[in-house]
Amino acid sequence: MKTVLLLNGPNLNLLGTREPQIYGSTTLADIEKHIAALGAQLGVAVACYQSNSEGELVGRIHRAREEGAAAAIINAGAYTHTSVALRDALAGTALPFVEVHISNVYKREAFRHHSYLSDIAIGVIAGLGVYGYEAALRFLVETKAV
Ligand code: CA2
Repeated sequence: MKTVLLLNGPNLNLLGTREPQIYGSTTLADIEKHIAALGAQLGVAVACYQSNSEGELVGRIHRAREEGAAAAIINAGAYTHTSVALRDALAGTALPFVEVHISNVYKREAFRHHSYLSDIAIGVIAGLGVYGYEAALRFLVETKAV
């Protein structure tokens, strides 16, 4: 069975506890449970990982490639806008991925409009709330990207 990595970056562990007007009231645990169950229904395994540390996220991307993960769904949080290291890890491993943002970053501050990841992603989803994770998984499976 193919594996899809669901990778969440800094502060996304706070989902459902603060700023519900921006990020909704679903917790990260709820999202991971839902995406893993959906994966089982669609015939793929989902490996979930969240870290607040840039180095740990880089390490998890390297490991995903070593483990033979087929693709990733990545919400890199604020590192989206700052991290050349995450970009290099994704480019260096050639792990295919969909970039997801819960909020519509283009409706927000200008510094959120640039992503170091978008031009090497298969595609980008922003502003669909937590449904964006489900949309990304369905896209990967239904278009046979995995
Ligand atoms: O919209 C998204 O998914 C973001 O990736 C979320 C990041 C933000 O820096 C990006 O610009 C857009 C922030 C994640 C912080 O998550 C929180 C959740 C609940 C309470 C506080 C922070």
